[in-house]
Amino acid sequence: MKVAIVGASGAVGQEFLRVLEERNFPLTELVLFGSKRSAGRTFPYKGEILTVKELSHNDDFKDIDIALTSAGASISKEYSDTITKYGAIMIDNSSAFRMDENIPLVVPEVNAKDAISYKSRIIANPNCTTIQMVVALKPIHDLSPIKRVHIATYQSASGAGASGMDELQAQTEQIAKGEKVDVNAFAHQLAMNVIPHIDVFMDNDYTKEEMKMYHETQKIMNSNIQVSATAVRVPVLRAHSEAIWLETESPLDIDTINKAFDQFNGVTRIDNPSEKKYPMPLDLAGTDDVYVGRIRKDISNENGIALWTVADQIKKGAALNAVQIAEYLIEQDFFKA
Ligand code: 11C
Repeated sequence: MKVAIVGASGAVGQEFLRVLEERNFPLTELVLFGSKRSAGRTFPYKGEILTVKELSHNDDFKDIDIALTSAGASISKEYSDTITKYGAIMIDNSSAFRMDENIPLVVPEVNAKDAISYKSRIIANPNCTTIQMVVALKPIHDLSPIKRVHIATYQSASGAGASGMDELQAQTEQIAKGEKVDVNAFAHQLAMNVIPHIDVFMDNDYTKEEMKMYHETQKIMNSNIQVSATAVRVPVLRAHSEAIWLETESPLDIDTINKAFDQFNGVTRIDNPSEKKYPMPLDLAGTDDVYVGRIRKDISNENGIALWTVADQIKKGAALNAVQIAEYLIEQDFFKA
């Protein structure tokens, strides 16, 4: 496999490098691409030093089998033909193609088998908050279809990339020193605060981030499941959390749900409140799974379940999910077709 990373210097691009190395991904060559500004930067991969090439419309993707792209929606749209024209499969972390009906939107544990076909030249990676939620919903949905989900997210600074993490760290230091706080990456100061505003506001008064959760969840789960989200930025460096309330068609007991979680690949249950054990972003940043806890019957609804999830936004919410899609394609002998 010859693999390219587009957007190699960004937070997700850097995570692609780490995840490919960590999982010993079967590649023979790795090529890094970036903007004019990033071109020439060097990054290590398995003891080798790789230099970022400037992304252009040249024939650089001629020998590439898989391109992992995370350079924003406009770059993905502009370069998708250049990347795929010689047969490379583009696994795209941006929002550019997610809702295109001809392009699969994939979380491997949830829908790879149903969504991906040999015709797919572009495969979209969902938004991080959607990935984490659908992994937690799927084992329950398989027991009894989920009709409705209410969700409040607690999204870390990493969702805004390296600049978001840098700003939270800088603000924390500025506050400790009694200095004026600089605000650029978020709508307001994030340190010592929470901000109920991620991405732009839409005509229906939800934000784009919240509407991504609505539309993407329906597409991935192939269901008209109703999702009402409030997306909130919190002063956490890395790993998003979500409080989820869901309603199933028939009532489910907690033991059955716990068993389903324990058997589901990609979910780890941490749920022992009497010992103060539940998922927390501080403990779980850098890990692979979606962690679930605080699983309980919703006292306001016979068919309702409440739970809490945590997952690393840059890993399972972005780079790892894309690499798992690539692994799925290899497992299915997709490249021999
Ligand atoms: C955030 N979820 O936490 C966003 C970042 O559509 O891929 C990812 C946006 C996207 O700010």
